Amino acid sequence: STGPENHKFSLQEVLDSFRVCLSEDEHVSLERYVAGWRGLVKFMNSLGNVFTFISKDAVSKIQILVNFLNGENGSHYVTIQSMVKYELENGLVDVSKRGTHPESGCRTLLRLHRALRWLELFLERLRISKEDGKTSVMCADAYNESLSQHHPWVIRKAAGMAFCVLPGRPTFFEVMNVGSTEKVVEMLGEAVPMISKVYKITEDLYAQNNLLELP
Ligand code: 1PX
Repeated sequence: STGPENHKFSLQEVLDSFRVCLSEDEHVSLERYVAGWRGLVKFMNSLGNVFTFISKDAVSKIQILVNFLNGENGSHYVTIQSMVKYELENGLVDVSKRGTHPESGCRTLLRLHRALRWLELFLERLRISKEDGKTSVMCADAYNESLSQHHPWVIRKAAGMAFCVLPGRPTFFEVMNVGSTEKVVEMLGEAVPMISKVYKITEDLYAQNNLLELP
């Protein structure tokens, strides 16, 4: 049967969310961005329990954004661009220090946005890796080059420990459920530039609005 209960999870569909979240005029659909993150969390959870401390934080951030999307002001949260405009115009963002809006959409999305850069770097390393490539090293290198700069020592330490128990490249590719190694590499070759594009558009938007250091 092909019922949803038997639907095998494929990383391709997840990464597709980051392609379809872009409209022609380069607006980023928040709903689809969040759907992409949901799928990534599902993927991460299938790698084992040690990663739940990482996924828990991602899940709570996804939930904050979903609540905005489904809330009474949901119409302002259709795209990342409209969210930024709405929250800034209405003073809903703590811009320099934590205050009355500790969980704004803007600061919450910024955390996922920074993690998306890690994902981009990691997937690119996976794509070009050789058969004996170490996922733990690829993951740590990508992390050190991106997300780690925003994390305190204790989180960096814990993340480093999680990387050490990452499954090897063959298991990783298998869990992705995309097919042969060639297929995975091909899929990544299409997905990484899309992720990179979404990242760049968000980064530019945040830079223009001085939001890159939100507390
Ligand atoms: C084929 C590859 C697919 C892999 C999919 C894995 C998705 C990774 C999802 C990572 C999401 C991490 C979100 C982190 C957001 C964050 O930076 N939060 C911190 C700051 O938040 P705050 O509200 O306090 O300002 C927060 O302190 C984070 C705590 C959790 C630890 C974060 C460690 C990040 C490591 C990222 C690498 C994940 C490696 C998973 C291996 C698959």
